[in-house]
Amino acid sequence: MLCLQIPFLVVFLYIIYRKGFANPDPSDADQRKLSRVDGLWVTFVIILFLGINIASIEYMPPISSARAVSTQQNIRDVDVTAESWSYEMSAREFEVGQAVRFSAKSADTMHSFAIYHPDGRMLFTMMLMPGLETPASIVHTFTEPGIYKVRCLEYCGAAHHEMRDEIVVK
Ligand SMILES: [Cu+2]
Repeated sequence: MLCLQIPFLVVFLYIIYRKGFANPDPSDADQRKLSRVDGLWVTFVIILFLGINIASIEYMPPISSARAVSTQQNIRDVDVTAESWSYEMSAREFEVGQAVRFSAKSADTMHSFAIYHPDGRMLFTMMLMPGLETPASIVHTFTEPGIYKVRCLEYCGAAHHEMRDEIVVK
């Protein structure tokens, strides 16, 4: 995703470079000076953009999942099947500190499996496409006890808003 930004960056830098030679009429502003200020500004934005993205990479669910798989000794497996408009889960009670691998699939149409922290923050969501052989999976380690809400975030029909569940972390 970061690399996809590169063509836009090249175009911006070219525009800034070209401004240094543009005919300023009717303004008498120093175009080269403006071009330098623009260059500094774009450099600042690039550093900020890269810094925030790189610093947040390990919080991305696929990355934190991969890390958990490589570092955790025992991961508890939970199978989830989404079907209009409910979830079938092989477990609904978990323990703080225990890594849990949610492997989810859909039995009929497009659904998702999102878990919300008791304070309302969404921890992760997985899109569940019907007909896939491999379930979508994510490893999550709960750090606080409480009742966590489960929601479907893909519109899946008339009772989509009723498609919710709960899990308990002790
Ligand atoms: Cu839905």
